[in-house]
Amino acid sequence: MKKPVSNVAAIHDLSGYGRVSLTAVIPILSSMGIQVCPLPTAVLSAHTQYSGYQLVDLTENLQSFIKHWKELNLEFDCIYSGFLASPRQIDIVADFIRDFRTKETLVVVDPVLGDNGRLYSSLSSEMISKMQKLITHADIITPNITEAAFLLNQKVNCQLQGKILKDWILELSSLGPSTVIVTSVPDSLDNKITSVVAYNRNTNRFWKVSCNYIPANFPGTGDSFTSVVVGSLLQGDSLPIALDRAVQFISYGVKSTFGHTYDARQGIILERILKNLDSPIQISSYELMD
Ligand code: PXL
Repeated sequence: MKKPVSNVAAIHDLSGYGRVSLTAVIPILSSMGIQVCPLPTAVLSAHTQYSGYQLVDLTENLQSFIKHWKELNLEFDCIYSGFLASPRQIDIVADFIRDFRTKETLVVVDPVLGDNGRLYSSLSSEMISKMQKLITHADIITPNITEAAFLLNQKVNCQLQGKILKDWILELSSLGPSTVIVTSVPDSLDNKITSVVAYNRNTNRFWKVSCNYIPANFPGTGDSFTSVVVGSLLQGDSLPIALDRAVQFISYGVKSTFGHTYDARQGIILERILKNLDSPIQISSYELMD
């Protein structure tokens, strides 16, 4: 019998303040009619961009949680990992994918490592080499340009574009994932534009979706972006439409939040825009790249 809703095993941290990880993943996927089953990697008082944050690392608990899920014979349409708290957690997630994956499972790894050229403060450089292994098991990865550089042992190049960007993406895909989606790509001609560039190996096509750049840095937009892509694909959309929906959602969220006098560390005000996920996209703006 067909399941009433799709479900996702969501392997991310729970940060009590600042809309990142599970506090973005759960509302977005729930609003899109998808059941979220969280496997929390860590509990934090607030995300790591708030100085003095308190972090409880759940590495020791993950195994017993997973054991219980196996006893319950749980099955998932999608396995979606994000912020992982320790190098050992990456091995645990790789085992989880091996044990729970079926032919139909969509495996999405958001290689949360850093942004704006820097590694997140709670992470060690060992996380990079471990993450390089984890992405080999994924169907889809969604690095920003900083993370793409880390994954390829390249220098972070915030001006990354054109042929070099395509080469990086092809190299990432050759490591395993059939779809690579790179976010925060600058435009070569117009610094007011930022893009998402994606490649699918099965169709050998590159897609690009652009939007206006707003000079604000809201943590968690990567988590929200990937969550909309996951929800959209599970709803049956094509890759370029999923990218379009995610870019439009984030772009509207950034614009509607930017107008408020507001501490940007709290992230985009999701509560005001979640309803947008119900409406069909207005004008599709994806481009097929040559
Ligand atoms: O994806 C961003 C993110 C997730 N989780 C934690 C973070 C951040 C970004 O700062 O600190 C704990």
